[in-house]
Amino acid sequence: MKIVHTADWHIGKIVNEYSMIGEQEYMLGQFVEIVKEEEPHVVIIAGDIYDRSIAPIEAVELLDKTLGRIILDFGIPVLLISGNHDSPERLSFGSGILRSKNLFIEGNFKKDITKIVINDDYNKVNFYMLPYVDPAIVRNIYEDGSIRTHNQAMRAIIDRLNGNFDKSERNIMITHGYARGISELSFSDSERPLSIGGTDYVEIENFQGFNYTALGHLHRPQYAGGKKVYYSGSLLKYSFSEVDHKKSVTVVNMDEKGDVIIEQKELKPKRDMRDLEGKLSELLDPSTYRNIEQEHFYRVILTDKGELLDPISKLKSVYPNVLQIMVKERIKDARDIKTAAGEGYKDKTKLQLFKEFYKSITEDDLETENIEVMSRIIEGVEKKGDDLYEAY
Ligand SMILES: [Mn+2]
Repeated sequence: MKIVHTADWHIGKIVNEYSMIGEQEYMLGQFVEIVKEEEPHVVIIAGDIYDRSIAPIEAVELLDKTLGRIILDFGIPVLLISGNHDSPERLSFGSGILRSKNLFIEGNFKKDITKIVINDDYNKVNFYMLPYVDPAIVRNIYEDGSIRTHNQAMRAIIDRLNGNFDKSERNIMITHGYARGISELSFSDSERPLSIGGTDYVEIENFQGFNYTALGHLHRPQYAGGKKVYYSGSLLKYSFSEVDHKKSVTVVNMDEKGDVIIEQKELKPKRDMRDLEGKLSELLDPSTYRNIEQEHFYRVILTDKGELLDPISKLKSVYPNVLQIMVKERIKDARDIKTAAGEGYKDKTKLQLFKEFYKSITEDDLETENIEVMSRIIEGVEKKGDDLYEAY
């Protein structure tokens, strides 16, 4: 069985006010070519198809065109699930009808996980489609008040599935979220947190019964511990924390026994996301920029001291796709400023930061009741963030 595994397309994403749709179209064109060449039995897209719950028109059109090529032109089935950025209901539109055309969409979490069976030359392979789901939804659907965390939800889901699971067959899990094993995961700024209390991990032991687990959510391609649980990574770099990433598509070859070999096929963007550092005058000097590919997306780190007059316009006249500028001196200054958040504030959750802030002002700990209120507010803002951005 040959599988092409991808995830986190985030179609329609805007990075620093720049729409990535043109880049996404270019990249998905490359993706389609890889699928054509590889001729897999199936393509898996493990969530975050769109970047927001209400996807822009161009995003819907691009997905339609891409899936049409794979399913109608090449006759390859596609299995796709929703991620935390997708609207489960909107993504599910027509899913019952589309199944007959080999497009399997799982938007909403269901009490019994949908199993899709696909045959290869040896035998059948079972694909379990588990879209991203909040623990509260699992708690309600399973009527189990003890489910509070993502890991508890996953354990309950797997326990229920085990009653209907044949270990002698080959089984693949498709899901979206943080899976934690022994190895350290690599995070990016473009991944939206799943919860605010730090209880968003699922342990990879949950997946040990599967021959392969196709994950979405983390944007760097990586193993989540073990050799059978893998993040294919995002389609493109979506933040400057990803400048050193190499984006790829995962090709999974599974043998008769269910053992897998994973290969990465690199995706090369039209315009890359890169850092550029130097003094403004140097960067604007032809002897510098003649040797630099000017069309890429740059975060410019200026090393000048003192004030600069409208550096962004000057830089854009040479590097048209500058997305961000920073001044190195000020970055250093900012690090020296002592905030209430103290050391390592970047690793703290928003709730932790708020608790520390509250304590620094009132000298009291935040009460449980208020923690809950604050949690709801942060969660609401995280989820509605894109829509708010739209509205304002
Ligand atoms: Mn995600």
